[in-house]
Amino acid sequence: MITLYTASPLWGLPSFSPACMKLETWLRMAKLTYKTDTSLNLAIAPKGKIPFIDYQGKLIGDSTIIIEMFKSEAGIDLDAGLTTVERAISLAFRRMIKENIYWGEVYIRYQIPENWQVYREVLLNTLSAAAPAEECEPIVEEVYKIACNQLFNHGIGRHNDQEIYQITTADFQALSDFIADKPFFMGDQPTTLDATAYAYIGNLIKPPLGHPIVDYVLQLENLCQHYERMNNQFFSDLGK
Ligand SMILES: N[C@@H](CCC(=O)N[C@@H](CS)C(=O)NCC(=O)O)C(=O)O
Repeated sequence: MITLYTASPLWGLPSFSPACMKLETWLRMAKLTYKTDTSLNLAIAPKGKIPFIDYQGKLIGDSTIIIEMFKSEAGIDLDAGLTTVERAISLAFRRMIKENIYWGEVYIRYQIPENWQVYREVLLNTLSAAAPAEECEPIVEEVYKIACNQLFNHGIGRHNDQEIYQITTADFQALSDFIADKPFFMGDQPTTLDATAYAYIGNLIKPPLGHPIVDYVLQLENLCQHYERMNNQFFSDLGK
């Protein structure tokens, strides 16, 4: 049995961490059985981040590395039906989502003061399930400092709000233009790109965190419909 170390379901999402939600979706798409651990114990995380898994007694970190591991060790490849060119397109979009859109989402959570007040409470509530309340405040302050440093070091944190809007909405617009009227990004069947897009679209449009980027994506109907389609297909049991 696989143990998936993840952030808990919240706001109607399987996880309030987009990377965790991507991996959990992929596990379901691959019909792999797993249980979850939502204690957020980063001390044992191989890469110091979630998600990670316990698989056959070994801890493995990073959603992409884990998916590649299942491909090479268990022959599970959700992208097997794609041509070489389609695989290249899928990889480019997945990298765009994980290495660029993700930071726009971190910016919205941490650097918009009213959003940070909401998200801070989420982190405090989550941590207080496993640690005494007085220990949680300093941990959350540390998480905040780390996130702000990451934003600056990635580069997006050096831009102003208008520039981050321009960068992030252009990425979502590209996703919208590419999926067009297809049910899934690469055609009729869901692939790894759908797991990735579902997680990062959901973690933008579902949390009660406001920003013009969220408003922009909410009016991209095909992306919102894709979110609902994936939700219905893979997480219809959520909240039941
Ligand atoms: N490339 C990693 C990214 C994971 C990631 O960014 N995880 C975030 C939560 S969504 C995290 O653990 N952040 C804590 C930190 O950076 O210290 C993956 O896909 O697994």
